[in-house]
Amino acid sequence: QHAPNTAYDKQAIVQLFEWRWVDIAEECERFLGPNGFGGVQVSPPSENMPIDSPDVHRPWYERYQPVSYHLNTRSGNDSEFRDMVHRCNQQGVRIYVDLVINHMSALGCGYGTGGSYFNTYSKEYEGVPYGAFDFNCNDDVTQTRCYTSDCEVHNIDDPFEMRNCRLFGLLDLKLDSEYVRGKVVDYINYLISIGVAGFRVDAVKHMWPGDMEAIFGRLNDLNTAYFWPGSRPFIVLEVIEGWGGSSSEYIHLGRVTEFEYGYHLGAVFRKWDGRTLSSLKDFGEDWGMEWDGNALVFVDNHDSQRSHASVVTFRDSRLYKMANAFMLAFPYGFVRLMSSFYWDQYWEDGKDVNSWVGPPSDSNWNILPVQINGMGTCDNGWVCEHRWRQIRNMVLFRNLAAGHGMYNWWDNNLNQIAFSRGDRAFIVINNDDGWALDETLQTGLPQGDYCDVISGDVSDGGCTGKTITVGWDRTAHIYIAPDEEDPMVAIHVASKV
Ligand code: LAG
Ligand code: CA
Repeated sequence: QHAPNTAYDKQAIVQLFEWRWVDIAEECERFLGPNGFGGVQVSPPSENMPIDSPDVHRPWYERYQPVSYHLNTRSGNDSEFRDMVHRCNQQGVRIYVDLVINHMSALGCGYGTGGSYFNTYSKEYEGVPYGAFDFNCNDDVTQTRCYTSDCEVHNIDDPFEMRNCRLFGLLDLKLDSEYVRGKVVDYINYLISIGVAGFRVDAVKHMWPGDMEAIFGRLNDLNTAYFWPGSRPFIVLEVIEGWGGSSSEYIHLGRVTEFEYGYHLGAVFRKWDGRTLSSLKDFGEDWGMEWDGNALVFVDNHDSQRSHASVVTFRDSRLYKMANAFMLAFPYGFVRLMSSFYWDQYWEDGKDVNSWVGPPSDSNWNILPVQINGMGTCDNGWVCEHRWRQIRNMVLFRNLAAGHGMYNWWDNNLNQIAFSRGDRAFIVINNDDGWALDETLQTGLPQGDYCDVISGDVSDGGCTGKTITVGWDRTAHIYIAPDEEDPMVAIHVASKV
């Protein structure tokens, strides 16, 4: 459950946050397959509570408030979801589902995005169905598992409260009940039967490891129309370290989201507190992070891009491209890229009061299609970081470098670094402000002319960017001015011209 089940051992996936299924299917065919992307993490496909109050209209976070397991959301319906999974698999691009199984919605009643009736005051969700006894905090004292007066988690250091009480007022499911487990397992096995490759599991610290073991142990093997017989679903557990609970309790079940990775990387590229790129030489386990094979790494995700000051995002585009290039070049963890929608921030008392804003939508709150413009980037409010050349081309770099360790590390003790991945690929980054990088460096690569895939692309055997000449002794002279748009150079065995 730690192996991502990618086709051809591809090394990176992308979170297409809030995209419609029809757009993802197209993206697999026209972009992700051809560019070596291993898969897509999709937003939760389970029917959710539509949130529309005077202040908050259809926020992205309503997707984290399920009301049934029918595949019917603003991203699309069941048949669109199935079509997407099939078409992406045909391109060798896997689909990973964001699983919300810790809880259902917060207080409210009405109809979900798929038309299922729910009433949280009586704790009924007809689309599943769930009723009052299926939840942890219950008026009936013989049934309850949570003893706080308002059913909320207050003391995060108390594992019982953390797992049995409500997070943000979301009705907490009794995952030790045979009935609830059955409903959850049926939902997941249905997704597996469609052909998904794995899951990102939401709110893991709010669930007991034993309940998750029982649930994951009942999952079917992946669909043999697309996967080898006996393949087990890839599991990524959303664990934010240091906030009531630890990833060590869950690591046997799958990989964990290594949030520290993006926090540190952002701080290093921002040069906070005198930090320098040269310190990244031993990035990974030596920094107190998970073992390589247990880590899912990312520069930002939909939560950290809204909440964490050191994290770099599309708004810091120059640093963002550098941090992503480093992540994709560096041999640690399984990589997830982020692909966002744009929203206008509005800062009050150091907080963005618009952080709830949902995906681009029309006047009826239907999510807008992702439009691709003539430059191959996105319009209609979609940022599509994954399509930025500097990030897109580094995906192939990582695929080609897989299995080859880091060699030929060089740094200037400050913010200029270079390293190769065996004899397959080589990268140089200059994040120093005042001065150029002007060095002859060991690339590890065989003699020849190589196209720098940061400044351009290989096209018709030529190069639209810089050409780097590697000599008989495998060294190359590299010059990177400090004020370059992208102060980096990356070459690999498939960029030889
Ligand atoms: C996650 N990971 O473990 C998600 O990545 C994170 O985005 C989810 O919270 C969280 N777990 C629960 O699934 C998101 C928003 C919250 C939002 C919640 C439920 O970050 O802000 O809560 O989804 O939609 C919102 C309000 C709360 C309110 C609650 C219920 O912010 O103030 O109490 O809704 O109305
Ligand atoms: Ca729980």
